[in-house]
Amino acid sequence: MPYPTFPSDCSSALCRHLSPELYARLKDLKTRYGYTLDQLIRSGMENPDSSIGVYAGDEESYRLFAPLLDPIIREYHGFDPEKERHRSDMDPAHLDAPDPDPEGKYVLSTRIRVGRNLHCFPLGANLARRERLIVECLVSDALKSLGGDLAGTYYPLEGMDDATKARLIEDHFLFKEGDRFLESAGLNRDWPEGRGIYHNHDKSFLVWVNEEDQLRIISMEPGADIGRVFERLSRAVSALERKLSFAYDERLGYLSSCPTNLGTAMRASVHIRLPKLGEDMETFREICDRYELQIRGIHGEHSESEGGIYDVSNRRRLGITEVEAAGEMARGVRELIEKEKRL
Ligand code: ADP
Ligand code: DAR
Repeated sequence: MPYPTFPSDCSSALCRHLSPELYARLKDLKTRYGYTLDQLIRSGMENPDSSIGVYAGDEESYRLFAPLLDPIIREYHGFDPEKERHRSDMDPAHLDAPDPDPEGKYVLSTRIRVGRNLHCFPLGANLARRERLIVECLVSDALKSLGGDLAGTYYPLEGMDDATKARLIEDHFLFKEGDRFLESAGLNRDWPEGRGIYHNHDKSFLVWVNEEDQLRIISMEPGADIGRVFERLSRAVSALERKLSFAYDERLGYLSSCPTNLGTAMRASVHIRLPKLGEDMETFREICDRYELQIRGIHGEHSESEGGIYDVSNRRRLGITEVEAAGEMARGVRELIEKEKRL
């Protein structure tokens, strides 16, 4: 493929960090699992409005294509892969995340998720059809072993009726379908085969299988009890780690398809009603920037907010531990609520 041409208004990390020289240097390389630079950058090439624009295809991608990926990682996470090493800490006893909304007036619900991928398998963008089915089999078997409040059922997407699917998505439990960024990266191949959702009786614990990552392990509940949501997630991840081996790198932490989800691969979010701040987005964004918070819409990434309700979560996932990320989110949310009260 000749050196790609980007539209003049392209602002993705890919178009800012790829150069003709770097492309010439990396274009003929291939990982042991057969992943190439053209595959790595395809999503950003086909979607010039990408924020990042690259998806790794296996653990080796992060080493072989480091001359392109390291600057993207450094810029997004403020973490230097060449000098720093990620630290993980999911011990709930270390969490300092006071309930930001004790009166229950602003936070509708709290959700904390981590992404995980199986060691020895390619990442989703490079999974063959049979490998994806084997991943689904290994993960659903491991989920069957969960007991207590984590006990539940795995529901393959194949065969799920459209009404059930639509209701789970509308209720914020199931992943959306047809994301064009994932499509371009090859993450939607053979859809819906090998994909599914596990959840316990009250949907406070869920696992997405073979969406963007091979697992999205999710703890969520109404209200703002970040500590209880975190503790449930920590217990679930420990239980699954006894059954599954996850792709982990000494420098980059847990490995994921998208470089934004490295390290903790954690997104700790609240659905929060902030109608007054919503009318002063400059102030809203200024507070979020100070606490490294990201604003998403009511249905997550690439969606809009509705009724003054926003999805506010930690932006950094690498070079920060899980307890630090959740604590950072809690403190930022508390300041947003204080500001909303003053408005
Ligand atoms: P991810 O969190 O895995 O990166 P998305 O941003 O697309 O993916 O969000 C996935 C789903 O989780 C969406 O339906 C979104 O509305 C829902 N969600 C995110 N945060 C919360 C929350 N605090 N409470 C309830 N649902 C949430
Ligand atoms: N949409 C892609 C990925 C951005 C981060 N979100 C993920 N990984 N879901 C982009 O480059 O904009």
